[in-house]
Parts: sequence; structure tokens; C-alpha cells
Amino acid sequence: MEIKDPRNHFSKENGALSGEKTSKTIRKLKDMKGFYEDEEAFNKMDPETVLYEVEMHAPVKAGTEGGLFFGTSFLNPGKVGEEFFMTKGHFHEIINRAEYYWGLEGEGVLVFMDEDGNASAEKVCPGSLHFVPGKIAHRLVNTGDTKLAVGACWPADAGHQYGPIAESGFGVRIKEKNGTIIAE
Ligand code: M6P
Ligand code: ZN
Repeated sequence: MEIKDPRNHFSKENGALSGEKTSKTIRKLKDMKGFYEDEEAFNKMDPETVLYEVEMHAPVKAGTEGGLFFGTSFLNPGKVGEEFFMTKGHFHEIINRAEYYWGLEGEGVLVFMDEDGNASAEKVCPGSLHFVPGKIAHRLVNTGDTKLAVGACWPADAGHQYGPIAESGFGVRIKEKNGTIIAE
């Protein structure tokens, strides 16, 4: 029997994916209307500004029970007003589905929120590992001045629920005030 070469690779430095069944999603400022607190600052910025990119390896179809997806999120450094660039954040559509995140490059914060709106946050750094339990919304924030790269692995049938986040946020925002990173 032939021993085959691997079909996919990830960069050991920043998690960049290559090989078959990989794709990339780009999220720009214009895709995140209503997500940031400072609407005036938001409206002054170029709507084409790229906030983050997600590379994803999908060996099975979305919705496949028992399948897994593997991805890397790359968040650019920057702020809208005092608020750091962040992902949309989501609950899973099948809400009890869990996920792993792990820090690869850069400095950030992972914000969690339960279904009652109680928020908490953890620092993300190269080598940090984060278990996101089911029923917990999760959002990544880049609090550094370099790109933040974070790996993720989640069930292929988890899906994304952005609605509740778009409406009422995470109850907490990660900002820089007087040179200090705060959650308020
Ligand atoms: C991680 C995973 C993906 C998610 C991506 C971006 O790679 O959790 O499922 O899509 O981050 O986050 P969001 O969908 O909240 O913008
Ligand atoms: Zn998720």
C-alpha cells in the first residue's frame, strides 16, 4: 500500500491553510454595520477596510453530523473609535455545539456570552488554548498592533447564529482608554 503525502498543511507560524477543500472569507467594515458602538467613527472610515479573513478547511458538507471544520481567523489591528477590531461573534445554530480556539500569532481577547447575556473574557496569545462550551457565544478581538491569528475547530453541523449578537451585542466591549485595554 502506498503511504500518501498529506493533503493539507497549516503554517506552524500563523496557521495559514493550504491544500484541497480550503476556502477564504473576507469581512470588511461594511459587513459590520451596527456592531460597533461609535457609529460616527464607523461612518468616517473606508467601508472597504478589511477587518478580518477566515481560512477554512471543510472536508465535509456544512450540516454533516459528526463532521469537523478547521479554520484560522486573521484579524487586522485597528479600532473603530476606542473599540478594537473584532469578529462578528456568534452562537451556534445547533446551540449546544462546542468549539476550540487557539492563539497562533499576535495578542487578543476572546469574549464569551451565555444565553442570559452574562459576558466574560480571556486573553489570547501564541500558544493559548480556549475551549468554547456549547450555548456560549464567542467573539475574537485584536488588542495588539500586529495581525492576530487564531486557529479554530468546530462541528460541521454547528452553524452560525449572528442575529442575537447583531441586535444586542455581547454586553461588553473591548476598548483602549488612556493607553489601557479595558472591557466595559
Ligand atoms: C472561527 C470559527 C468560524 C467563524 C470565524 C469568524 O474561525 O469560529 O466558525 O466563522 O471564526 O467568526 P465570525 O463567524 O463570528 O465572524
Ligand atoms: Zn463558533
